Amino acid sequence: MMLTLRGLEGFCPTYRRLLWRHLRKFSSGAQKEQYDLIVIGGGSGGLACGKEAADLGKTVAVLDFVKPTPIGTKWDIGGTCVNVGCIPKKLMHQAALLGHSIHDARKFGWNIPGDITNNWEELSHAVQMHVRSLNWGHKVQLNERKVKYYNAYGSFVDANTVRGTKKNGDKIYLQSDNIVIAVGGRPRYPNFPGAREHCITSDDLFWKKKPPGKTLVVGGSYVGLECAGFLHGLGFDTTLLIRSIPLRGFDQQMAKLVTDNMTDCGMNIQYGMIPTHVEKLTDNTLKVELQSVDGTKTITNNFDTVLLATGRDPLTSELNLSSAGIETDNMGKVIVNEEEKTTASGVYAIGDVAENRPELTPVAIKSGKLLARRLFLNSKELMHYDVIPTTVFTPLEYSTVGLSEENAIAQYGEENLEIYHAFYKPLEYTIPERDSSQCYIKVITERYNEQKILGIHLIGPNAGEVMQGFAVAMRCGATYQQLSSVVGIHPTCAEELVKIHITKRSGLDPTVTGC
Ligand code: FAD
Ligand code: NA7
Repeated sequence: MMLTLRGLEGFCPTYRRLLWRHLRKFSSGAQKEQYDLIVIGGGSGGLACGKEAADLGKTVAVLDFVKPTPIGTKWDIGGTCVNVGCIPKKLMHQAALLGHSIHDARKFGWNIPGDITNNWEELSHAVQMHVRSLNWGHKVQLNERKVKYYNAYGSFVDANTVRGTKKNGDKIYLQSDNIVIAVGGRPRYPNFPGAREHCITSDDLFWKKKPPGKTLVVGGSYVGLECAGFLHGLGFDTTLLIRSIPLRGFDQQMAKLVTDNMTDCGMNIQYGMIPTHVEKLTDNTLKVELQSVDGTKTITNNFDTVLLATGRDPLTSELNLSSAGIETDNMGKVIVNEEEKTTASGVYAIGDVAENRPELTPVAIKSGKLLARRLFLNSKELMHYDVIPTTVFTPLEYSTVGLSEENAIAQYGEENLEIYHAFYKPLEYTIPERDSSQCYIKVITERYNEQKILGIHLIGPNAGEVMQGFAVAMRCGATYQQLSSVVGIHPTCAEELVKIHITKRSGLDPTVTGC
C-alpha cells in the first residue's frame, strides 16, 4: 500500500503528521529508524552539520562509506580533507619545505653532515598515523554527542527515506524530515588505455607504502601543482604535464609566477601535452605515450608512477536522487539555493557536491554549521560564498582572497581599477641566497572614492598564514586608505602588504628595496 500524507486528511495537521510518521515506520516490512536529521557523507561538511545539530539537542544519523579506488586504496571516516586531501597534503608540503630549510640551515651556521634525503616510508607512515588519529577523533566526537554513525552507503528511497547498505550487504532504513547530502567528490579518470589500471590519483598517493620514484603528474590545477611541488621537494624526479594553462580560475599573472618558480627549482613542466596510453612493463615501470594537444607530436617516456589530477566528479550518480525529486546540473552537482535547499522539500546539499560552491573544507564546514542552526535554532544566517580566501600550497605558496585581476577587469572595467604591486625579498632568503624573483604581491582596488579593496594576492613563504588576517579586513570592506594607514610588523613579509604603493598604471619599477 502506498502511504501518503493526503490519505490522512480529516485529522488535525499536527496529529496527521505524527500519525503519518508512525504509520510510515511500520508500513513497509523493514524497520525504519526516525531522526531529526540524516546526513549522507561523513566528511568536512556532513560531520560539521551533524555535530552542530546534535549540540542543539537533535537526534542525528550520519552515514559514511568509502568505495576503494581502482587499485584498492580505502580509508575511514572524515572525508577527503582528512584522509586524502588537505591534511596529508599539507603535511607532505611541510616535509618538502623542511628539506629546503635544512639546506638553508647550513648557511645559517648549522653543522649538518652528509646528504639530505627523505625516507618516504617513514614520512607516509607518520602521515597515515596522524590521519588515523583524526579518524578516531571523529568517531569519539560523534559518540560523545550520541550521533548514530553508520558505516553504510546511503541512497534515497524517497525524499524522507534513506537506505544504507553496509559492507556485508545488510540494509538499514532511516527516515527524517531533514536530509543533508554531503557526499563530496572523487578524482576523475581520463579515458585513455591504462588510466584506471596503472595510474594513481591523490586518493592513492598519501597511502602509498612504496616511494613513488620518477613521477609524472598530469593536471595543471592546484591538486596537480601541489602534489608535483612536494614530490619534487622530497627529491623525486617529477614531471608536471599541463594541458593548457596552470591554475585555471586563479589570477593568471600569479599562476605564471607559481609555475616559473617550480621550473626555477628544477621541476620539468611540459605544456600542451596529454597522456594517451599507459602500459606496465615487465620491470613494473610505466611506459607512457604523450601526445601534443594538436596531435602533431607523440613521445614516450618511462615513469615509476603516473599521478592523475585531472579534476573531480561529485558522487551523485548512485544516490538515486530522482526517486526523491532532487535535480542536478550537467556535471552531476546538486542544484541548491542560497539556503542550501535542493529541489526536494526537506533535502539539502552542502560542500563539494553542491553546485557553484568553492571546493574547500572551511566552506563545507561553515555551510554545514549554519544550515544546522537554520534548521534547528531558528537562525536566519546564510553562508556567504564570496570573499573566500584560499592558498595553493606549492613550494612557494600562493594565497588569495577576492577577485583575480581578470575578473576585476571584467566586472569593473580596467579604467575603474587601481592595481598596486610589489616584488619583495623575504629577509630569511638573504643569507641562504635564495632567489626571490617570484615573491610578489598585488592588491586590486576600486580606482575612485574610498578605493575599496577587491582582491589581494600574495606569493611567498607562509602566504596562507599571512592572508587569513587580510581576509578578515576584506570581509569588513577594507579600503586602500585603511590598508596603508596600518603600521607594519618589521621585519616580515606581511608588512609589504601594508606598505604597497606602486601602481601598475604608473609603470614604476615595483621592486621593493631596503626597509
Ligand atoms: P568530503 O570531505 O569529500 O566527504 C564526503 C564523504 O561522504 C566521504 O567520506 C565519502 O566517502 C562519503 N560518501 C560519498 N558517497 C556516500 C554515500 N552514498 N553514502 C555514504 N557516504 C558517502 N580544501 C581546503 O580547504 N584546503 C586544502 O588545502 C585542500 N587541499 C586538498 C587537497 C586535495 C588533494 C584534495 C583532493 C582536496 C583538497 N581540498 C582542500 C578540498 C577539500 O578536501 C574538500 O573541499 C572537502 O573535503 C569537501 O568536504 P565535503 O564534506 O563536501 O566532502
Ligand atoms: P580541476 O580544477 O578540475 O583541474 C583539472 C586539471 O586537469 C586542469 O588543469 C585540466 O586542464 C587538467 N585535465 C583535465 N583532463 C585532462 C586530461 N585528459 N589530460 C590532461 N589534463 C587534463 O581539478 P583538480 O583535481 O586539480 O581540483 C579539483 C578540486 O579538488 C579543486 O577545486 C579542489 O578544491 C579539490 P584544462 O585546464 O582543462 O586544460
